[in-house]
Amino acid sequence: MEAHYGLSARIVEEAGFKGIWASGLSISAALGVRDNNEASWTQVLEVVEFMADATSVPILLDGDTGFGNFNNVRRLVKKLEQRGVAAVCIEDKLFPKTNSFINGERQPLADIDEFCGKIKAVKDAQTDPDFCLVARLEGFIAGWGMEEILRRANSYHRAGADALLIHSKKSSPQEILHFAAEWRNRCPIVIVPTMYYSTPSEVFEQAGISMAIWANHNVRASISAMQQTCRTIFHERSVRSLEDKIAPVKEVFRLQNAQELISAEERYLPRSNYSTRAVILAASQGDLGELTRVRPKAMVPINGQPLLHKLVAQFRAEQLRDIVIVRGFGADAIDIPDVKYVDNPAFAETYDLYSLNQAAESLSGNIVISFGDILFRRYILQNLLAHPGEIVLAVDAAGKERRANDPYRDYISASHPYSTDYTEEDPLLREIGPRLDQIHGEWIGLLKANATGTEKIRGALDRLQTRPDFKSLRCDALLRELLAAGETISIVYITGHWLDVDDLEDLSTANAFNESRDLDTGR
Ligand code: SPV
Ligand code: MG
Repeated sequence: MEAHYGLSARIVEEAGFKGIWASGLSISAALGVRDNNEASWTQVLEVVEFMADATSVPILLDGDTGFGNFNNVRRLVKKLEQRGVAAVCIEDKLFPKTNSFINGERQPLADIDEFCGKIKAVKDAQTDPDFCLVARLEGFIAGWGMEEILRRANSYHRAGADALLIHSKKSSPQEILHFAAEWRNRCPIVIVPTMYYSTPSEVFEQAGISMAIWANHNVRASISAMQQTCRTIFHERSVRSLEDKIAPVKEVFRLQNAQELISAEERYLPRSNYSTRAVILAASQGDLGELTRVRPKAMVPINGQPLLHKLVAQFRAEQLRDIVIVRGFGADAIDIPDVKYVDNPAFAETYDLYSLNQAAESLSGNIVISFGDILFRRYILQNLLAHPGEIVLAVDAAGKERRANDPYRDYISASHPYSTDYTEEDPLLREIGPRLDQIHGEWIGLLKANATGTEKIRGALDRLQTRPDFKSLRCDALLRELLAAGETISIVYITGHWLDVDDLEDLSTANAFNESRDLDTGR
């Protein structure tokens, strides 16, 4: 089946054809020039290279008369082999050629010996034993009789042609059937039933013909489709009546295999955070006296700006654009533009895991989950985002005051304590909770997960939801559930440089904290 550039070649293969005819007529027509070698051989080569890249079935290139003499055609073969083109067809006419259906009888045939020399040059030039040469007989087109054509067929066959293409411009297949009968399959016969198209293919099969080339039907089909489309849009000044008759843009992407690039980008491009969503848990009222009487603690001003505004700005600074905030107490007081809100109506009798579950629909792909009452220096989020782990926690290893038995502290123990020995393996979470025998640090309430990690988090949430005490669970229970399921949770150690706001003392520390400056202002 004919194709004339990469897209058409892919369509041919998808339809099920076992091979592709890279038609000289169609390629030149698609390029807007005549089938008279107006497109140079390297321009044709370029097109056929795109076709080969887009497909896996064999391509037979219409090599016209070989674009010159034996020397030009053997260079062509070398270049075709390099591009994975399976075969070339050369015809016994003179360069520059003219299409067989334009004044065929005026077209002189090549000298037999000269043409046989070209055939030999092709066979000597090929390095792939499977590369095929089809020698095309233009005798009937030029008005010669069977005797001359058989003489040429024999010579071309003896010179090494793998197959013969016998061409005819008659509306009946008589000539080619006659030739097939005379030839008796000394080598395979190829035909181009453009003019005798009404003959059923069974007739060709019965005559022992090996291959029929539908030589120009894709370029002709696209001409009709493009003409119709252009006329409609021009006259109607709209695409409304057309839209459902043409391939959707999505189909273009599919044929280009756009999906493959998306997956490759995931693998090879430096991780971009555009596709990472932040889920901020800001439902709790907090206990900062008058400051949290009507507004949640996430909205308490720090240096004149609500904490949550600063937190959102920190995420935006790392290109996280998709931000989901779970609100609860004082929801109306949270007024950040261009974020998505999810509400936890049961905020008064639930904890942060219940809030996270309200945002379950947002838990897909790369995510960062953050408590709504924390601030941290910029590098902490950057390091977390750059970590390749599935689920990664930011853990403060600094030796700060540890309040024993504080039920809201997320102490952790890890596979390794904090160390400045960077040759050590990455530390992994072993345990998390308020009471641990061995404490290596404290989770700051910032977690990141890639798509796989996020799926695991959702799975753990689903399991925990069935527990009767789900409403009283905090995020540490989620992490314990993941550990119990055997999942790996990585740790990025930090030493200070963050804060959370639990009480008024925290608040005064917070007022001295500058998340963007290089200060050591841990709690
Ligand atoms: C082509 O498709 O370019 C051919 C076949 O050579 S024909 O147009 O019939 O000559
Ligand atoms: Mg041609």
